[in-house]
Amino acid sequence: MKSISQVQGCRSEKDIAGSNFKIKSDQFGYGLPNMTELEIKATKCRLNVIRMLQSSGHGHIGGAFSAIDIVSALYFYKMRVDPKDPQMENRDRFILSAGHKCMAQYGVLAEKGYFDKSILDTYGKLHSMIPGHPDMHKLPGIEANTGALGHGMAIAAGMAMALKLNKLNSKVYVMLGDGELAEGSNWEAVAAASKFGLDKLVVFIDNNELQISGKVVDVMDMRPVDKKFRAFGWEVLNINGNNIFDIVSALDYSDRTNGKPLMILCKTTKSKGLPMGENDPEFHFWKPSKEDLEKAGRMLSKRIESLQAGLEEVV
Ligand SMILES: Cc1ncc(C[n+]2csc(CCOP(=O)(O)OP(=O)(O)O)c2C)c(N)n1
Ligand SMILES: [Mg+2]
Repeated sequence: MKSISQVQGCRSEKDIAGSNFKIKSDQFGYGLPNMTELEIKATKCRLNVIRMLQSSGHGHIGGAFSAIDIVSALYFYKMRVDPKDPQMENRDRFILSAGHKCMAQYGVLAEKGYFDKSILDTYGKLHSMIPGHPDMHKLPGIEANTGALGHGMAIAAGMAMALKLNKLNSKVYVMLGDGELAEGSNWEAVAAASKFGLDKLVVFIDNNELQISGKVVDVMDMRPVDKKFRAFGWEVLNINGNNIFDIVSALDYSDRTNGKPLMILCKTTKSKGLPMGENDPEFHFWKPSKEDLEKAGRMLSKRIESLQAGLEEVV
């Protein structure tokens, strides 16, 4: 199967995954300039993460930065959600199974208006609404408490099942880490989702090839992950999870209804957007110096400026 990146010759219309699927990006008004807008959003969300680190002095930046482009595109491009009504019955759901990546979701929720950005300055503090792992009882917009790896997939499959039984057409998106796949509980949920034809369930795997203690393949080699999901009866896409166009294309594709759950295997770079930490397992949990944080903040702000300048040129 071709990855979306491999067929990225045409930006307005293309086939992916061997189907006749045509990208709907233009239909949504997302031509090339709007991809830039989405990239600006993701970069602003990264800056929110830097602000959280300024408050706490430490955090799981590696996994947050590899996943944040996907989480940002979900909230700013795809999901039917309302920050003013986080419990809206027919909302789409997002479960961050790999809860340690929560700075990514907090950064996005703040940018989307779920909470005031001043709350970012409480990250890591006692009684904060945004603790080190997500808590649905503390922060509106969080659908499940996660952090103990291996639970989000089953929670999401259960939600998708309940929504189907209640005849709601909401989608359920879930994000797993690639190291997290070593948890056996995932595979029970993978089998059940297929058996019950949960085609409103979409799973992203943040395939950054690293986990807490080094390379995923050295700790527990679960390859070939795509073939395993297919063998369970799932549909699978391979994309670059740090490429907005790839992500948007896959999200468009996820609207098909063919009775199969969809897994999107996202090749990502751990700590993407923080050059000093990219692909470095030491940045799984970062305790930055003041200087390093300021440098990261300046670099991301510059990136936003240059993306905005590019937008103005096109307009
Ligand atoms: C059940 C369980 N076991 C161990 C941990 C400790 N832990 C936290 S993050 C992590 C690595 C997860 O790797 P991956 O899913 O690849 O996420 P990434 O490091 O790429 O963000 C581990 C083992 C945990 N949170 N839960
Ligand atoms: Mg990983």
